[in-house]
Amino acid sequence: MDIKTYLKEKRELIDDFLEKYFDSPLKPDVLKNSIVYSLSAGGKRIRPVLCLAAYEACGGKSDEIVPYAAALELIHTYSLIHDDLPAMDDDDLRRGKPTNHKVFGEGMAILAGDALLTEAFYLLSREDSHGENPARIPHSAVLKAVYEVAGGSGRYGMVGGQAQDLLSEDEEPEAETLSFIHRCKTAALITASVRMGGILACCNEDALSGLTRYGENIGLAFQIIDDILDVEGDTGTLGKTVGSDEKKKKMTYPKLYGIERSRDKARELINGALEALRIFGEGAEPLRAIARYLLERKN
Ligand code: GRG
Repeated sequence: MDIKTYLKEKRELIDDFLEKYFDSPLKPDVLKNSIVYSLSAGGKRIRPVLCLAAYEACGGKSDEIVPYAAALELIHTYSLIHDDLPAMDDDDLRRGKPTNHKVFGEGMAILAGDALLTEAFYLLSREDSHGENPARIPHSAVLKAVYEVAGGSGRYGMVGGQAQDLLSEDEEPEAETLSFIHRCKTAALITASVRMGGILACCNEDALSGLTRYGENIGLAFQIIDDILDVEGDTGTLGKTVGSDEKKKKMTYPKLYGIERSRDKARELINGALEALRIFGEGAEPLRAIARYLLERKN
């Protein structure tokens, strides 16, 4: 299959939804502008796309769950805005543009992040006037999806990993801590995104456990590749400043294992992800292609 076309089509589904969703007026204007500035800056939308692909692997039609998948991008974008703040990574460039706080100031950037995080749960739990959600997904599945996303993004997931990441700056790299940081900071939300697709499709336990292993493997591989790109990548292509991990004395895979062993580790994890999908048929082809594509990504 042509994975680039698939990724583009699904990314456009998410982009169109987000553009319309945030189109209505909001007071004060500057809050809306700050939110839309970061959301529309052109991310890969990989977390929503993974959710859609997992839903398809379980027999669903991806356009049924676009609002749920888009909620993942709201959480991801909030985390990038907060991560770039002076109190955290103090970055000037994100998605090829000046970071949110550089344009709107720190206070508004914090609030835009807060609003995005909250809006994600507003969107996930939204019902129409008949008490139905957009795709008529059973309420029990929606509740499980909310639980999943909260778990992946909160203190057991992304926030926990970010806290350890902050604490570990300037520390000597050490395998267990590094693995904790990467699994929580990056892999937890990616795993939750994949699992959410299965949960919304009401998949069985075997399928959910395959999706979980797939998510954990590609999630960790994603971060290892991110670490490698920070050493070998190009600022123009990445849309963020390369070499920032070294500058901030971050704990990374290349620092602990070197580039070649890090690349081997990423390959092993992608093989593990493909193995986890063994019980799925043709419908999981996009998930397989995404896993392979992650190894080659340049941004
Ligand atoms: C502030 C709670 C809190 C968490 C921040 C996401 C994050 C955690 C930090 C950003 C820095 C970083 C390298 C995080 C690891 C996850 C990652 C690789 C983020 C970049 O995600 P992409 O590549 O970005 O999907 P785009 O721009 O394509 O959406």
